[in-house]
Amino acid sequence: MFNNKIAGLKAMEILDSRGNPTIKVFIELSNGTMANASVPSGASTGENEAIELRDGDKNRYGGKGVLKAIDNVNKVLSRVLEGMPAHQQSIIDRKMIELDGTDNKSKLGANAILGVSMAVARAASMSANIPLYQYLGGVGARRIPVPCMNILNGGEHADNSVDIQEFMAVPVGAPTFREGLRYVAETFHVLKGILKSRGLSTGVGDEGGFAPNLDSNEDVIETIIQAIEKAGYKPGKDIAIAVDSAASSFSSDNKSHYELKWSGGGKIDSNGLIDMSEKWLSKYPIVLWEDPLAENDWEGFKNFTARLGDKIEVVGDDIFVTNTKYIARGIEECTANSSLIKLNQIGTVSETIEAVRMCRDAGWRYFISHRSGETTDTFLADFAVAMDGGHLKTGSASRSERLAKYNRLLEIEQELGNTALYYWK
Ligand code: 2PG
Ligand code: MG
Repeated sequence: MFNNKIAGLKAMEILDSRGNPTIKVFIELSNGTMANASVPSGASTGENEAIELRDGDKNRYGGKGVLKAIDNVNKVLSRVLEGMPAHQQSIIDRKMIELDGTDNKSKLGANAILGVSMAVARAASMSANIPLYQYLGGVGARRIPVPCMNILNGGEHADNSVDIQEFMAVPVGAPTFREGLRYVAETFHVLKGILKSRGLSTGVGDEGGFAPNLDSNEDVIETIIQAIEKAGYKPGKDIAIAVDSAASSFSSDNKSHYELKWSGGGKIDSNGLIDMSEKWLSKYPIVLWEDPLAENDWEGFKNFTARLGDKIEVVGDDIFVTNTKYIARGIEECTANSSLIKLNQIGTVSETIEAVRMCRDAGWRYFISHRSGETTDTFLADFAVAMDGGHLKTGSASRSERLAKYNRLLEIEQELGNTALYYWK
């Protein structure tokens, strides 16, 4: 019936946006369809993420080469998957999981497995002549996500004095994605002018946001609000703010003790951080807070959600790692009200879809995300529309690996014409 059997799979080593090796997988189907997919890589990774297989050979890329994972695609996965119809995504993914046999994909490598999984999805959509977002999301997939643009970077994504990893501008009041992207891109440019006028650095961090040395985390928010206003927008009404603390990266015990590096920061515990967040919420138009506490601080997360969860979206990233095992616990214990969703944290397209389904069933939100190490692959843009989560984060208005996704979303919106939807919540 379908002439779309996997005829060939081949992987190669390419470099990601930080200049580290990653995998690109090429696939050919029996009907001649050719497709490929490239895998991203994180820096502030959760300890329970699926494992990126790296060679460990210090003579190549400081041990970060991915030749073993490539071998696993070329010699192991290709042999097992050849002949399988490409639209059987979940069966193909299951087969790879079984073949790997570990809990965290450490044998074959989540990078090898995800590269194949994404390439299979793309090839299947191409051979059916259906855009990837509709292939994965159905004909009802027509909501373009609100772009949560990371305009100021800190933490492990920048070498500056800012503890919090990401400050995002969220165009909640824009009428369309195209306009929303314009709102936040303009704000990004105005922010550059403000930083320059204060004699601060306008160099960018890993995700393309500015990475200046500001006096405090609060100073960052004040400066962003100033930029929003100067760009001609109303904070909270047109553009709101989202934060990813990535708090594991400034926790001294990866649990309930934290150390802030800005002057006036110092040691603080979970309750202190929650008090600080509450104070910020009373002053600033924050709509979403990701990883406000460290990945093992389940108790702190729960308290945060109990106190602030009715006001904002509380997103778990490192704590849930897109894994239904941890998301289920989070739902059970009211740890958050949303999960971050990253394909390479779990390692297959169909398991990522399962994580989304679990969130939906629980009445949670889910926030689709890139990684800090990316390629120009635009899979994520289509995936976000397909999953219908209403928002995504894919970096700033600089660095082409970030813009590639935003530009793909512009194309999808254009393709959908006036049937495209755009709204916050
Ligand atoms: C995060 C991500 C993406 P990384 O913490 O949410 O922004 O960073 O890919 O380094 O884990
Ligand atoms: Mg995060």
